[in-house]
Amino acid sequence: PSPAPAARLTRNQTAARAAYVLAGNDRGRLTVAAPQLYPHMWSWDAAFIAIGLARVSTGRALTELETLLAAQWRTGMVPHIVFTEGDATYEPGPQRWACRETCPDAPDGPATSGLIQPPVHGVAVRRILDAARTASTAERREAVQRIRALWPALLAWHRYLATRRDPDGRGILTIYHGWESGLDNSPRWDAPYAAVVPAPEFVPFRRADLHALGALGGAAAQRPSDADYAKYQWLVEELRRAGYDDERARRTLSFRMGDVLTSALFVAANEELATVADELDLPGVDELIGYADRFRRGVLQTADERGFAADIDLRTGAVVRTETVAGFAPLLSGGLDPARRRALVATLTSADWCGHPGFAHALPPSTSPNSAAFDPVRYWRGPQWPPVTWLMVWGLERSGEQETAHALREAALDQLADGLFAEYYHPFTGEPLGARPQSWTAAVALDLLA
Ligand code: 2M8
Repeated sequence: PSPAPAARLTRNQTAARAAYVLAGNDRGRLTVAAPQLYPHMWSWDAAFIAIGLARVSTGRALTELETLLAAQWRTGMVPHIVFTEGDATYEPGPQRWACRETCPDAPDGPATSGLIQPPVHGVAVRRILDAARTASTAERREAVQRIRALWPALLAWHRYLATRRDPDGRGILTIYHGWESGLDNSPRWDAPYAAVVPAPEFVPFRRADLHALGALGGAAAQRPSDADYAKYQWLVEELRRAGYDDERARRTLSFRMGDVLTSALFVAANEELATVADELDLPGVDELIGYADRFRRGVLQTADERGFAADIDLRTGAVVRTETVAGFAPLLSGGLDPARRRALVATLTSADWCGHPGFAHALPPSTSPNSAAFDPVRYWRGPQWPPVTWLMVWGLERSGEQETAHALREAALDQLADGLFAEYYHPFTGEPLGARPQSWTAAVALDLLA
């Protein structure tokens, strides 16, 4: 049964409750992504959480990034999960990844996964520095000092991505797993996952996610399917067998995709960090700008006449076009000529996307409702995701599309006024779906309201 419609909160109440949710999910030096379903730190969640926390305390926001970067691998890779101790409910857990046992590059500190997630962290650093501008002198000084201390780790992260995840220099980042994209079961990955076939002797392990979500009702229909999950688990096994080594992974993995959305976010993060470097007189400005230029070209090369971008199957060379929100990547990377930018914004607001007449809130769905792959409740195959909305608002503002940005922001605030901070929302009914409260939803609410 659907939950009774929640009372709508005022904006002040929403902000207060969002801060309360983040405080409740705070475990001291990290904020868990969602207490029941994701009781650990996730990499891109941490970046969004830091963006939200910057509105409350730049110091606490920096702590989030410091915790994440303290788990950085010797290669510069920032892992997609940093495991908290004492919670064994999430699968695959540390034993399954066995990173330290398998790879000399894994860090000595807390256990981590062996994958990446989209590099939004540079955006968070920029937002923290901006927020510090209006803070007290002491808070600003401290923030600057801590950003300086983080700088080598941030540069090493970007260098890792630009070299090991784009060894041919084509300006598109390679991912080894749908989980690396953050958009796990998006239709973007349906075609390439056809080539991912678990070995006959592989026994898929427990679906801990269904158990955790069970308490909230309607779990199975809102999560990836069992068949998908067997592939996700098998890819972890393949990666472990490759020793979490980028060279070996490149030769042996059955999934190797050029991810256009992650690449566009990398462009934006490089640009943001370059401005931080410039402002604080830190090293690497030219290097960061160079990465931004290279990956912007890579993203734009995949765009069609509407400016809509596509992924690339690096194993076959095929361009993989899907009607998913990743197509709007050029609004994040920038660089489209004005005519195509206008066409892309028109697509975003059209009935195929935010402007669908049946939508409860005119916000970007993860997959177009007019696509055959659309499913309004299943995770990244249709629902609206608040952090993606945040990225679109931010990208539109950076692209000079203020009017559309404003409309999206207002629609987002309407959606978030349920005060539940769900992981994702049903586009037609506005119903909260997945985990709740989800930290990144509370975080982007705080930022959008500020
Ligand atoms: C989801 O992904 C994790 C695996 O990384 C999962 O389903 O167990 C995705 O929505 C991902 O983007 C997000 O970072 C993570 C935690 O919120 O959950």
